[in-house]
Amino acid sequence: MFRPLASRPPVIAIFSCLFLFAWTAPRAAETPRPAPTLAEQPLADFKARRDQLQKQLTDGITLVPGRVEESLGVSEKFFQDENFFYLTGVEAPGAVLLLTPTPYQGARQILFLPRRNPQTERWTGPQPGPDREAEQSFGVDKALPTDALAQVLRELSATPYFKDGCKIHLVANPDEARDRAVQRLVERLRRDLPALPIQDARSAVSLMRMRKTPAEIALLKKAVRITGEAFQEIPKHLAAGCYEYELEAVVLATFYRNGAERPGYPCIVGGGRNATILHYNRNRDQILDGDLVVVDVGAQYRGYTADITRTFPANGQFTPRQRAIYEVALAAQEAAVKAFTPGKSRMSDLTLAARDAMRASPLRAGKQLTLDNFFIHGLGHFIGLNVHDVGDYAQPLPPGSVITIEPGIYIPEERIGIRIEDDYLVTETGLVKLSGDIPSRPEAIEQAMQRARRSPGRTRSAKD
Ligand SMILES: [Mn+2]
Repeated sequence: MFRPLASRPPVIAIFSCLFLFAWTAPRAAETPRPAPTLAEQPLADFKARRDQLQKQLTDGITLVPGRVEESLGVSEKFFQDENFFYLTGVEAPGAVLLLTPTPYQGARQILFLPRRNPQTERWTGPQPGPDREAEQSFGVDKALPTDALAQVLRELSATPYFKDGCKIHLVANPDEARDRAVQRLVERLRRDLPALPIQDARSAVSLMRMRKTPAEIALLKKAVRITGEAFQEIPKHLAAGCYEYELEAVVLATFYRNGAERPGYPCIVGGGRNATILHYNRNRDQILDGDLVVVDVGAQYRGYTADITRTFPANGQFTPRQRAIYEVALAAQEAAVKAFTPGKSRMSDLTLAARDAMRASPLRAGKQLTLDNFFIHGLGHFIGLNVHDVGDYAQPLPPGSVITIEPGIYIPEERIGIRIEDDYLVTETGLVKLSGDIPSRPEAIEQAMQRARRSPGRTRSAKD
């Protein structure tokens, strides 16, 4: 019979500990444990962002309010505030991050989480609570209950550090609160700490968000890949007589089937004249023979959103006029890409190049106007946690930023709306097209339509 381990002579226990150590140490060295991740990003990245922000905002404390869950999931799915997510990776509602230059109980990065509530959790599922486990999984110095925030702020403001010139840096707009939670927080700060001015610190975070980490770039690539899957499905379902919403359904199904959490913005599926309406997203109309169909969609994966547009001929073939104008839009995109000079080009430089290319075309529309007159929106924007991501357009496009280049030509009188939009990573040496696998040459789009038409597995709705 075995003796219980506890009653063994101590010398054997020590010996077996050493033996175990000697046995496991080399194995552990061979297979290092993977670095902890949060929302498919290294935990260390979130910490590095907090450190960086803390280094920049030294003259006071920084508060980052997360979103609250208002309706127990009835009116909408809960999604976290982008800046809060960027700095914490925390997807739970009702949380607040505090960064303090003078430590509170030894902590400089404190995450406030609502106390766990079994009643609410019956409705919306288990949430992390303010405990040691949260400190570890979110990599913060300390996790405290949100109802302790007021007390912590009072204690901090009584320390010698808080003398003249100290501020509260709020990563939210204090004057135009995003929601009730921010409004309540601002009211409380003004009441409890009237001596401390509240300053909007969002721009500091915006500049950080502009440059993506390798993990963020990988997530954007994944969002682009999922969006590409949706574009592969479009030719199988598009035909004269179908409805815009049928294509939207195909896009959404493909997004969800591939693990996207939602479209990063409302899907735009516009046929005919609707193709000339920039943010058309009613998607209710029938698509007619000879129409062009603009499909502008982007999957959101782990918070990061792609933004891609293709224009399809409903019947599988561009008319000569449609194709000629399509070629001009494509040439404008190519001109913008070619004009890019690393470290120098701003978005406005690329816009000029695209406009010049349109103006150089001999084609005319309306009252004999050059086609640049029918390009009525910006050439592109940053993408990231938001489809129109934050960043500074006045400076040269920095390496690590991800942008769209999306020339469009819209001539409502001719029922012609064309937009071609791709996503590009800005690097030290040039632009890398992330959506290059999604065909955009007109002949490639026609071929895809014809291939889909021939394939016996082609799906059409009951109306076929
Ligand atoms: Mn866009």
